[in-house]
Amino acid sequence: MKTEALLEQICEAVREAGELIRSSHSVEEVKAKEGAANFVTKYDSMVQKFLIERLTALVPDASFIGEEDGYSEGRIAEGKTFIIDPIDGTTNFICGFPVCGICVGLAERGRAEIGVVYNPYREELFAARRGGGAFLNGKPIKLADHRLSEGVLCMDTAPYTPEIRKESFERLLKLSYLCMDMRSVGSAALSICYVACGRSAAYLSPRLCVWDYAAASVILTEAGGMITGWDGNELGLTTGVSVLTGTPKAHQEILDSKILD
Ligand code: 2AM
Ligand code: CA
Repeated sequence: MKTEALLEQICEAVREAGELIRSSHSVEEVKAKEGAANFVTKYDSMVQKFLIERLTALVPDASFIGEEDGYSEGRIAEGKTFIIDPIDGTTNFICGFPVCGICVGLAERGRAEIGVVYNPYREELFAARRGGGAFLNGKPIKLADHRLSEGVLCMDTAPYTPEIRKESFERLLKLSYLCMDMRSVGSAALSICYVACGRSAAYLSPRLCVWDYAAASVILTEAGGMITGWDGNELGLTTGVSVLTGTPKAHQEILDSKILD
């Protein structure tokens, strides 16, 4: 199948997966019955399973890496590898904040080639293929090269790694003086897409896994943005890495500030 047609089919599968999230029971109801952790696991697994079935039908020889059910230890194969985060923004999902992303990336020979990120609550679908441009709900997106002082800076604090929180906040405090204001979206993938469509000038996280950023990285670079580690080096689809994204100007300003060194 041609990449363009494959992207369309992936978008279709991801939209359908969004139905599963939208039809989830109310959080309060499920918390009372099953506990929040079970609630999340149930929906994460259900969405991932649905996507693996649909994507295997599209690309039968593809490997999978995903956040759930033992797929997190997978390696990026030489051939085609789907990289899935069924619900990016787990805490938002638990708390009923209507902001989370279903993420599907497709890597080939170790490089992300296709990316789809969908927020089912706002029905916003970000999609891109390398060399084919980036789109939000079918409309092309190209970022304006805003400086940091002309936009908001989105950030995450790696809540699962509390030992690095103090240091992260100290850096964020310094960065806060360089931008219009700070935001925390609660989904790394959507935060990266928000840079791509011009809602924010930059986004950073001290620690992300490959499924948090792989799909969104294609969307961002196709929209004209930058994504690297905090040291400015290329990321190379690895897990447990610091991530810095931004418009070219904002990204460079943050590196030049030396605040992340
Ligand atoms: P998740 O929702 O899939 O867990 C804000 O918390 C963002 O950072 C979310 O995208 C979240 O992914 C991700 N995240 C939080 N802590 C992380 C960690 N220690 N490692 C990797 N990703 C993390
Ligand atoms: Ca995630």
